[in-house]
Parts: sequence; C-alpha cells; structure tokens
Amino acid sequence: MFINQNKYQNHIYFMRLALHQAKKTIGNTKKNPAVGCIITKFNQVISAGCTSINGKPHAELNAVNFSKNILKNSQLYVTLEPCSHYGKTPPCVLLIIRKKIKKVFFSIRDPDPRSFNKCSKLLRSNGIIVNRGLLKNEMEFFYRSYLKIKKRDLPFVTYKLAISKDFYTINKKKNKWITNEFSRARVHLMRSNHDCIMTSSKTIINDNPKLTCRIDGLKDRSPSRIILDNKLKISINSKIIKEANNFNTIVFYNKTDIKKIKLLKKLKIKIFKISLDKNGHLDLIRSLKKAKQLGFSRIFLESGIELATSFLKENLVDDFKLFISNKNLAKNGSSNIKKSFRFFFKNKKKTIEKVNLLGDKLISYKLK
Ligand code: AOF
Ligand code: ZN
Repeated sequence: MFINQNKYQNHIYFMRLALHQAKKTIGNTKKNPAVGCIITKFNQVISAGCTSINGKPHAELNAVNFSKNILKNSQLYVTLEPCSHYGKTPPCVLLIIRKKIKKVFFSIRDPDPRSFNKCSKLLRSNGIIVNRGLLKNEMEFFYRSYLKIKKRDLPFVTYKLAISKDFYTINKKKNKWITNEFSRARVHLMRSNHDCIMTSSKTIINDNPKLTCRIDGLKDRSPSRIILDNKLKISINSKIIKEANNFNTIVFYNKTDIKKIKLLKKLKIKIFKISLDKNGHLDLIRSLKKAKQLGFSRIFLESGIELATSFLKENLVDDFKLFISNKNLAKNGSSNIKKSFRFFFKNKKKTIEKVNLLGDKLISYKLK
C-alpha cells in the first residue's frame, strides 16, 4: 500500500501511540509479547488496548472490546503482526475480519512460526488493506527480548549497577544507600517491567534485600526472584525467603543438602539443581536456559560485581544500566571498580540514553 507524505505522519503518530500501549505491560505478559493496538476512525483514536497481564486477551481483542463504536471501516494499528493461530485465544486476524476493519497497519512480523508472515494474505483475501513497517527500527528495539527468546534459548538480561562518584559499589555504613531516592525509584520501575530478578546468595547474605517493586499501583508487577545459591547458604530468615509466600521465589543450587532443601520447600521456595562450570560455580548458561524453561524472558540482574563480572565475561548481558551518584563514599566505600571500570564496557555497542536523576545519573548501554 502506498501512503502519501501527510497521511504518513498521522500513521506514524498512531503507531507510536500503539507502542505506548505495548509498553504498559512489557515484562508482565508471560511467554507472550506485549503488544499495543490503536483503532481510529476518520483520523481520530476511538479505542486502545494492550496485551493483558499474564498474556491474554491479546491487544487487538482488548481494543475491540473497549470500543463502543461500530468498527466497520475503521483502521487498526498494531505493534506486532496480528496472530493467525489458535493458541490460548482465537486468532486476532479472524476478529479483524469479523469486525470489518478496513485497514491494518502492523509494524514488524511475529517471529512465532504459528503466525509468521501469515496475516497479510488472509486479511487481503478478505478485502482488508494491509501495511507493514511503520516504526520498524523502534519496534525491533522494543521487541529485543521477545525476538531473542524466539531465536535463541536464552532470555534477555539487563544488568543494573549503582556506584558512587568515586566508583565504590558498596556502602559500608549499614542501611545507607549509594544512590538517591530518584535512582532507587527508577530501579523499582525497571523491576516492574522484567519478569524475573536474578541475584546471588552473596547479595542476599550481605544486603538482605526484598527485591520487590514497591511503587504504589505497580506492586503486583513485582517479578519472580531466582537466587543463585550453589551451596544453599542463604538464611531462611532473610527477607526474600520470608516473603516467598507472596512473591514467586526460586533457588538454583548444586550442593545437595537434604535438610536445607526440605526446609526451603516447606517455605514455598522452588528449587532446581544446576550443574557446575569448570570453575566450580553454577553454570550461568544452564541457569539462564533453566530460567527460560520456567517461562522467563526478561531477566533483571541485581547482584554484586562478582556475579556480574562472570555474566559479562560470558557475554550474557544485553543491556547495562549504570546509576552514578553525585556523592563520594570515600572511607565508607568498599569494592571499588575504578580499575576494572573499562571491563564493564568491553562489549559496549552503543549508549542508549543518559538521564539526570536530580544529581545522580543513569546511563543505559546496549551491549548486544
Ligand atoms: C497478537 N496480539 O497481543 C499478542 C500476540 O497462546 P496465545 O494464544 O496467547 O498465543 C501466543 C502467541 O500470540 C505469541 O507467541 C505471539 O505469537 C502472539 N502474541 N499476538 O495478535 C497480542 N500478545
Ligand atoms: Zn492475537
């Protein structure tokens, strides 16, 4: 389909609105991608929808159901190719045909083989005009985790690190933070759009974190938590274990300790044995593959630099989020990374964005 220049700007605008819709549930749609959908009539938005929490209904069905208008002759903008298969829900293409929608704009093809490249033929044979490719680059960037999980057997990994201005990663003063409250709130937001936090037993033992999203309105978006605990060292009194009733908590281990395993299971912790690598540590690739098997596609790595360094060495990190405080820790600081700082950017492809967080800085790097 040919689009003239002025109309093109409108189409871009509506597709961008669809992308905003998709962003609402990213990280919360289980194995399903987060999709956004906008329906317009006479160049006005008449309905919007996104893939629901846990993955169903799909975005198109939500947008159709929310609409009080007759959809005949409307235009539908959707971030991903509408599905053509019967899965947990019936195909969205049939819904589009049934509702007599006139034009469909989708940005990128769905890599899922059940639907890949199938919708256009079906829609066109029913007289519907189809256009593909609006905001293609932005969309491919947005769907990096979905495209990765469909192509490879590894989930997408985002590593977050907070450092002081003088490069310390630990504040020796108990219960004192490195970064300010705005940075910390940003971390909670990041947690809410990942489906799993991965951490080490060392972090649990040293910091005793809760690892939940505590932003009002987003608390139910707290991810599952996987603790890499080779020797089952975490205390059953740690906060993360105490809250395992409310938040899905998983331990990857290797050393068999029957008593501890029984105890953890009783406390509703799911545990999985993972084999060791040649250095005697839990094998990270196997750990990530297991995480994928458990249904996770977006991993938020929140750990000290030891585990992070292993992830980076094996080239397993896709995005790196670096929070830099505007304060020095000086004698209160520990675990300085100034000397190894360059190593963290060894695989850097590009700086995605720089954000000023009222003194602190957040720099996002794309490593893959
Ligand atoms: C759409 N709109 O909002 C999403 C789609 O098991 P099901 O039925 O939920 O199907 C899952 C597949 O549907 C998923 O792998 C992907 O191909 C597609 N996701 N499609 O038309 C949506 N989330
Ligand atoms: Zn669908």
